[in-house]
Amino acid sequence: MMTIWGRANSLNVQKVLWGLEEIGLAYERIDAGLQFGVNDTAAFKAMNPNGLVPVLKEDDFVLWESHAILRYLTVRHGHGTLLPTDGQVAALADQWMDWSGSIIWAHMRPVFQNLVRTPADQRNMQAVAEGCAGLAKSFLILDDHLKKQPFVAGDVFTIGDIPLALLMFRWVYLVQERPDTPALDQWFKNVSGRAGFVKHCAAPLT
Ligand SMILES: N[C@@H](CCC(=O)N[C@@H](CS)C(=O)NCC(=O)O)C(=O)O
Repeated sequence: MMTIWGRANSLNVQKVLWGLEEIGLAYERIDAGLQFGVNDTAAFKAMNPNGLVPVLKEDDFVLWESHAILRYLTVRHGHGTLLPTDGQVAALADQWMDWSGSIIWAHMRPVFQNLVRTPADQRNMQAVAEGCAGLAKSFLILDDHLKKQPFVAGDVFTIGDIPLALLMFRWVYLVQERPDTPALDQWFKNVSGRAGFVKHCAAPLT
């Protein structure tokens, strides 16, 4: 039996829920984080000493870090879905997934934290402006890349598309002034129509 701990509005939890939907795996989800607490308990920290969600438990096996969980699900249960057996395609999926965490999230974090989680009179709008500039520059890199192929790792949808689609959703939702990104827009229209995105990732940001 597979259990996921994490609140449904978390970016990193949504990555995992979308992946589970793509593979068609049964699981139970336990709310944890922010208003739900749980992640500050000793029992939770015995699973993840960082006190962060998501956490996956399958029988006696415990795993944290959303990208590691996505890789695990696809390698163990995906049978070639989401992470092709071709090592080079899989490596490209990994490359874009990790780029989403290192580059895009670094720019998105101050934008999200200020505009979604901070009262209007306490927002650091300078940090928001810098984040928006970084997002525009970085998403243009992805737009250029997607002019050559339909998905981030090539011809098929992979785990590399999942975190980037979630971050694109936040960019469109939070930032009105964005550069023209026709290839990125077409890709987002395509991937955001998938059942896992519609079910787990399309709710207003909270
Ligand atoms: N790199 C980690 C980051 C995990 C993380 O920062 N989780 C956030 C939610 S997106 C969290 O647990 N925040 C504390 C909380 O929700 O109480 C991952 O990808 O899983």
